[in-house]
Amino acid sequence: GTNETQENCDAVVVGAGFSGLYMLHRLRDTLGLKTRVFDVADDVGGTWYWNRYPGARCDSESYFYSFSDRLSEELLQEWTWTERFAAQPEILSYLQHVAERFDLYEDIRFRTQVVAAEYDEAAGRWTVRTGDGGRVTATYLITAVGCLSTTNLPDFPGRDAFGGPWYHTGLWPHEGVDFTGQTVAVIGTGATGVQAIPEIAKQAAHVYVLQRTPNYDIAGGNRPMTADDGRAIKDNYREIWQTTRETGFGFPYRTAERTALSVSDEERHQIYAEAWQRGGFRIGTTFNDLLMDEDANETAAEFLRARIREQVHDSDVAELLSPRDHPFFTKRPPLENGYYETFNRDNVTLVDVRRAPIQEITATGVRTAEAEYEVDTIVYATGFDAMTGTLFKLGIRGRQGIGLQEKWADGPSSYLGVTANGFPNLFMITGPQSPSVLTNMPVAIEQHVDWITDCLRYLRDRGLDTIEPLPAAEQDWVDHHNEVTETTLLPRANSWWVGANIPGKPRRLYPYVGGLDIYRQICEQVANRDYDGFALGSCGAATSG
Ligand code: NA7
Repeated sequence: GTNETQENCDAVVVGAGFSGLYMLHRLRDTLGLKTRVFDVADDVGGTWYWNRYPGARCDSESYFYSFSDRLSEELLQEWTWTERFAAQPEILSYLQHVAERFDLYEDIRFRTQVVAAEYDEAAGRWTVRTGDGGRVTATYLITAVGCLSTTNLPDFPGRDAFGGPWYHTGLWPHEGVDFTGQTVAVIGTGATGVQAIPEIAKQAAHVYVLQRTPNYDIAGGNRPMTADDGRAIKDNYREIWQTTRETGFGFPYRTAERTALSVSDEERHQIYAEAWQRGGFRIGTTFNDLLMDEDANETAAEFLRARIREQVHDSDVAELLSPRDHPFFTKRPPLENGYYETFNRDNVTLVDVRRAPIQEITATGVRTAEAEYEVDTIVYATGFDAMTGTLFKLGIRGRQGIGLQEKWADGPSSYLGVTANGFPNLFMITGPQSPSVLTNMPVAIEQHVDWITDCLRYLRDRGLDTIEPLPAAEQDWVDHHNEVTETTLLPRANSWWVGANIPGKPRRLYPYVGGLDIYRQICEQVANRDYDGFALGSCGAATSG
């Protein structure tokens, strides 16, 4: 039987990670809206609920990968991060703490999948259906589904006939996996593989690392936080957050105002070496033309290749680990903590599946065009159908029953990456064509949530309850997005940023590369001009507020 529950709300939020939690807090506690949140998981956390593979940690420093002073200054002072880059369990317990502290659990329905969300034009309301037969109507529909929440499992022949256990990193078993004594194949060397491989290699008898494209892995420099670190951070939190809002990537450090070729070779090397020593993405902010100019970029690329040669003893392996096919930062550079050194171990073999692609998974292992690798376990670190994969699974249909997936068959078309024509009262937190994955995510999330909150308050204060972007405004945003994209080197690489990892996915830059600072100003301007580019109206559909 079905669970024909019916509920009428002001807002439905899909997802209970960073964005869903903060959105619920704003809608319910700031605006007083009756809000229902759904999540398929059985707890909060989103990305940090699912990604429990060994070595999983955030590549943004812990002290600014969190909610800012906009949520709570007290929480910032009370919460202490134990490592410079927080591991998954710590981020998950942080989000659980936030959910408890702000009484968010009571409005979240877990283990519940949204299977359809349809806009009823006459009523001016969304009807949301869940996998258990539930039905909820709401004035506003807000997706908070994350950008990397639908896993990509390559459809290798024989995949399901493999006789041993296999795992995707993004759907890792909660009880963990014991690799002791096992021979393991890890497919994929993106940010995830680079974190997992050193940990698996410490346990397993042997690891085959199946690499298709080497990346420019940046030294992570993770270490425990000291009491001094903690004090310096807590004393300066206001300024730290202020800076994250003024920078293009949402980090508390600014991109230097100089081009890479404007300084001598010696000085440039020193600048890179210093940034590399400090660890993390800082190296991407050393010069302001690394993403724009191929020659500038090559200086950073070659600096990083030299670090690989320094760390990896076997020069053939070092060369195989060195990217030559794409400029630095045109694919997301992983942070590494012991990844390159792992290739000096006797129990690790790097396999080039670019030269000899994977042809088949057999009952006992992986067969490439060159050889067969017998393994006990396969780990797929093969990434995600990013940014649109999960949105499409929600079955969103707007005016005239047109599906979001239909509308976006040739690639996303949005206004500000957060709304789309034909879909009134739909807001997509960190949607495609918004800065999202090219930034420190919580800062981008807060900007979206706060902007949506201000927008709904504006509507309510004027007795309005519908908002939809005009086609011309949407077209202008898409044109601007494409123009900015073309000024960068990003279209040159086969990255998940351009959808190249998913067969048949339209090749477009999915995140907006104009910078979170610029984007924030544009959004503020739109709001200050009475939601310029939007049609506002009233259906009398609001149930409260
Ligand atoms: P990524 O960055 O998409 O990496 C996936 C890896 O899997 C990458 O090395 C791929 O090689 C490889 N891959 C994917 N499909 C195949 C096939 N069919 N054969 C061989 N190798 C394959 O995902 P991650 O989970 O590491 O990281 C995602 C984001 O999470 C990361 O960027 C951060 O923002 C956090 P390719 O490079 O496509 O040649």
